[in-house]
Formats: sequence, structure tokens, C-alpha cells
Amino acid sequence: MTSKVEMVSVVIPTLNEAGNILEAITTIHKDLSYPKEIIVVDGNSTDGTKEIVQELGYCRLIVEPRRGYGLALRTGMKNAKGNIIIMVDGDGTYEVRHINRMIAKMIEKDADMVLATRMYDPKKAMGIMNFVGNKVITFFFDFVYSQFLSDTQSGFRAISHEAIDNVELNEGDMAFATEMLIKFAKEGYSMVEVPTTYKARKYGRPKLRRFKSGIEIFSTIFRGSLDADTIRKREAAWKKNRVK
Ligand SMILES: Nc1nc2c(ncn2[C@@H]2O[C@H](COP(=O)(O)OP(=O)(O)O)[C@@H](O)[C@H]2O)c(=O)[nH]1
Ligand SMILES: [Mg+2]
Repeated sequence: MTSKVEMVSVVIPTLNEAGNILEAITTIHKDLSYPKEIIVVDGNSTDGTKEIVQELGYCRLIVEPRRGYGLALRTGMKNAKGNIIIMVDGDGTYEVRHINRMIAKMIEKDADMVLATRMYDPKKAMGIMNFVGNKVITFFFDFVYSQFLSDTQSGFRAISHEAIDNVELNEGDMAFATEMLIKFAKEGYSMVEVPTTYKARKYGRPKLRRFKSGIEIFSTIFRGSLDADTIRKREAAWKKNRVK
């Protein structure tokens, strides 16, 4: 439940995003209309990302030399002071202006998490492989945990700090985003989506290794489904649908 905004902590993981990070941060700084802090968790980039962030003066830079998207976000979230945490990539692919609308939705729905879904983007900037992989993962996740999300792999989320502190997150890489959804679903936390647009990367290369991450994500979903409570809930949902 998130009924009011005290402060928003924007956590941005970066690994060699020198050509992308400035626009993302300056847009957030200018557009986000709540008290805020911007935390960049950098994986010791070698292309000048850290220097760009430092020069701005108003961002907090944390260097997390250990590899992994999940580890970077976990470190950033541990250091966040706001009651609402925004996680968003520093690669310029997400429309960061939409943070305001995500927070508005969070308050309106009293939600624990708002995800920005890219599935209604008319421009369809997501590559076909990522789109299909995401759809399959999302279908599987929704089925197992009785949810109705359309984009489980969205890395753009507004999250209640209290809720995130209440779940244990262990994944170090891309499966972190899915582990978070699983733990939230199990706690009965509410997750809603708002549509956003998606842009192709202008600079640098994605760090996503599709095959490795795909295996890790499926294994996270599968392992998470093995406890008695999740099986019982799945059975109940299945029976309810069958009666209809
Ligand atoms: N600190 C840190 N950031 C990372 C690491 N891997 C990826 N990132 C950042 O996490 C975000 C998402 O990664 P990206 O390569 O765009 O993955 P994709 O969007 O799934 O293709 C980007 O801002 C990356 O710079 C890492 O090991 N450490
Ligand atoms: Mg990306």
C-alpha cells in the first residue's frame, strides 16, 4: 500500500552508458515533480559514465564493482531513503517522463508496485526475440502465480520501499526482476501496470545474454512455484476458472 509520496528514490544501474545516461538523468531531474534523490549504481564503467554522473553534482554515485544487474539494483535500493523507489535502466530505452504517471497510479490504486508495460507501444521498438521471450515468460509467470501482467521483464517500476524491505531478494542478475514479482505475488502485494513507450538503444550494447538469462528466469519461476501455498493457490484459481 502506498498512499502518499514522501520522497522518491530513483535507482539507475549503469554499465558503460556514457552516451545514454546524461539525457535520462537530466530529464528525471527536470520532470519528476516530487521530492527526490537520484542514485546511480555503476559497475565500474570504463567509458566515462561515472565522470558524467559525478560532474552533474546532484546525483549520488555508488560504485558496485561486482557484476550483475540484480546486484546493482539491490545495492542501490539498500541505500535509498525514499518511501517510493523507482528502478529504471540508464540506457535511454525507457520513457523516464512517465515516472510521474506511475507514481500517480500508485497513489490512486494504493498499489505496492507499478510496472511500465511496453506491450501497448504502437512503435514496437522491442526486438522480436526479446518480445517473444518476454511473452512466454510472462504467460508462464501469470499462470503459475495467478497474475495478469503483460510485461514481466519491464525494468521500469515504481515500488513501495516498505514492501521491498519485506521480501528477500537473492538473484544477482537479470532474473532479479522476475524474482521480485514472484515474492510480491506470494506476499499478496498489489501490482498494476501503466503503458509506456520504448526506444531503441542509441549508444552501447545490451548486456542481456538471452539464453543464459532465459534459463535463469525460467528456473526462478519454477523454483518459486514449488511451495505448497503457491500450488494450492494455483489449484484454487484453476478450479474457479473451470466452474465458469
Ligand atoms: N551496475 C551495473 N549495471 C548493469 C550491469 N548489467 C547491466 N547493467 C545496467 O542495467 C541496465 C539494463 O541493462 P541492459 O544491458 O540495457 O539490458 P536489457 O535492457 O535487458 O537489454 C542498463 O542501464 C545497464 O547499463 C552490471 O553488471 N552492473
Ligand atoms: Mg536495456
